[in-house]
Amino acid sequence: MDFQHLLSLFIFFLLSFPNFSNSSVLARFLNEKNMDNSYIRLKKSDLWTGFDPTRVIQLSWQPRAFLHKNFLSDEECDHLINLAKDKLEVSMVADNDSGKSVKSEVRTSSGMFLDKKQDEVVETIEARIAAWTFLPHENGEAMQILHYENGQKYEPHYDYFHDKKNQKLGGHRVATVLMYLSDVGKGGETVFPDFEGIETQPKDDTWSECAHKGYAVKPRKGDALLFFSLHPNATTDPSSLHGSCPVIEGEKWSATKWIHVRNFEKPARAERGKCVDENANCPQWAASGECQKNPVYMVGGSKGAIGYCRKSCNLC
Ligand SMILES: O=C(O)CCC(=O)C(=O)O
Repeated sequence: MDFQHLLSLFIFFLLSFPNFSNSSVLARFLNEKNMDNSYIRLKKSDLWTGFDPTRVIQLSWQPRAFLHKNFLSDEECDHLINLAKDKLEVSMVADNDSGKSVKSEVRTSSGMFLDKKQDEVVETIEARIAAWTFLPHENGEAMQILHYENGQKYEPHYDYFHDKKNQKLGGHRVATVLMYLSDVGKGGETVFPDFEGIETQPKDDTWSECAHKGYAVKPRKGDALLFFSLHPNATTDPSSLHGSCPVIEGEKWSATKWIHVRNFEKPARAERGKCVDENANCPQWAASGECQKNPVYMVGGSKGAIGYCRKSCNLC
């Protein structure tokens, strides 16, 4: 029997049994065919970012918060830690009035920022975050890697800003993705003191005292927490107040991706010949020897890349 006969027979079958066209068999056939054109094809290709909606648990609508189990592989977690571990500095917070980064007892971890698309692994994770959040890559800040040792914490705070300075580039932070890069013996939970479902979360003594004060998420290597700091109507959401409980046993590694309402790409670099500093911290960094210790960033690279602190490094 040739193909045309087979096709006629199939159409005859559909017309004779109209219910079949609504049946789950046909729906499944069509769905699978559709998926083959998008989801499955992407999965097979090198571009597949690994976002899996079936691993997402919705935690709350106030704030909008979701947990993605196994968002990162063990290898990805270890890779991010390795990129950061020699470059950690005391974490800072944004001053509510001036918007400047300052040291504070509120936040006692250490951390560092990776570059966006720093390498293939970072780029793949950033693409996965964009796919999960439906927010474009360019609205994201560079990923921040955080390390908490025994007793270190981040007191409850908002990720949206209270000052205007920090909103100049990209506007408010709309969403945060917190990725846990390690398990923690005890403590280190991310806690939401004003979460709508606090009382619906039973807690035994595996949770720290701090975690009992709110809805809490235990750090598990590879899991990722997504929550929104703005309501769908773009006003700030106070129920997004959150913090990191002190680590009681072990250590905690996490990676944070803050995502803004608009493009967060820095404006084009200063013109090649101009003798300028392009970061407000340049004088301080230069004074502490960064021109010699970190010449690629401060002064420029051998391939013609221009540095960010040429004025403070006395290059001109
Ligand atoms: O590490 C955590 O659990 C919280 C981190 C955090 O609040 C932040 O980076 O904004």
